[in-house]
Amino acid sequence: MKAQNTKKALIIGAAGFVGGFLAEHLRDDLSRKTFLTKLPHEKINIDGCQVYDLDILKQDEVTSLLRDIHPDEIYHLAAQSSVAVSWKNPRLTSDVNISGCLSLLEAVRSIDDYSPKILLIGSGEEYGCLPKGVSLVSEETPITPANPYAVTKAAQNMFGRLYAKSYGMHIVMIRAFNHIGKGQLPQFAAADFCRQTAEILSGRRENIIRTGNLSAKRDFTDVRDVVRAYGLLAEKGRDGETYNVGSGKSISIESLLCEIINLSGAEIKRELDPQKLRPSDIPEIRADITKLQRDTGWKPLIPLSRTLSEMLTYELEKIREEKTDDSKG
Ligand code: A2R
Repeated sequence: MKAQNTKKALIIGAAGFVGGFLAEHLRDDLSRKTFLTKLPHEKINIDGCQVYDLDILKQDEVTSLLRDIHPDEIYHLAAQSSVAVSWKNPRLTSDVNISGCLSLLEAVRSIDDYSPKILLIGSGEEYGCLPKGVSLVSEETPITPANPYAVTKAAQNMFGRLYAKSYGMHIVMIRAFNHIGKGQLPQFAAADFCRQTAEILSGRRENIIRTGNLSAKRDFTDVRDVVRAYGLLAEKGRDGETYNVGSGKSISIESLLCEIINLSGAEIKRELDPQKLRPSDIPEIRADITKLQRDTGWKPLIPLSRTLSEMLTYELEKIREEKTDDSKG
């Protein structure tokens, strides 16, 4: 039984990769009464959470939902989050990521005597091209976004800061570095490698993993640690401030791949697939998480090896289920 003064949390864009993990964390660990939104065509089913359809671009609908629920905390996850899609469709990316964020901020502003905590989820991609020799980035490091997605997230961050300073709104901006876990789409390297490895182990493909640039070094964190940081930042993050969320360490994509191949126990070769190369790959980036740790006490708890092992098992199970479905006809 929940106490009368239980906080209400709303996750906008909850049907994506992070949304389910965040919903479970808010519901179970923080005892929040949790409300979720999804697009009409999406599916989401998390016990104990009420689900609504919402297109973030429809400000009137955002306003009326906020009036109905009156959440104390709003986690804004809704986004066009693919860098590749952002090159192909920068206008859609800009609409969803910038205008969508403005729909939310303006909807909140339009409601009298309403001042929820708002978390705007941005990305480590905002930092973009770093000066030679720089790989560790703090929130003070100048940003040079290097793709349309990163530009839109930088704009969201600036609007968040502006609205917090100008209107006294309780907005915290986050720059999340690479987060990984079960159910991630294969457009991300770790999920892609786990999927390919699972296909090899299931006899669905030859013993070769196709890769992009393996030398790039990135900062990986388990998505469950990431959503724990979001919960802490909703409670303790300072208004108008930006927080990096990452492990603070970088590892090469090559090491990530080796770890997955080792976990598989199989002899697997790799082959460069030019289609997986990105035009402006940044050699190394990792998050300075001093500010996050100082203000919240957060630290990552789940080792990368455990995350990768669970991701591989998840992909193997998915293939097993696909086979069962196929055999049922
Ligand atoms: O594009 P879809 O069909 O996958 O739907 C995404 C949804 N979304 C929207 N929601 C409401 N109104 C819209 N106009 C709209 N357009 C897209 O937001 C998807 O279900 C969700 C975002 O989830 P993901 O793309 O899986 O992102 P993820 O990995 O959960 O990252 C959460 C946040 C995003 O803001 C990222 O840019 C950031 O963390 O790194």
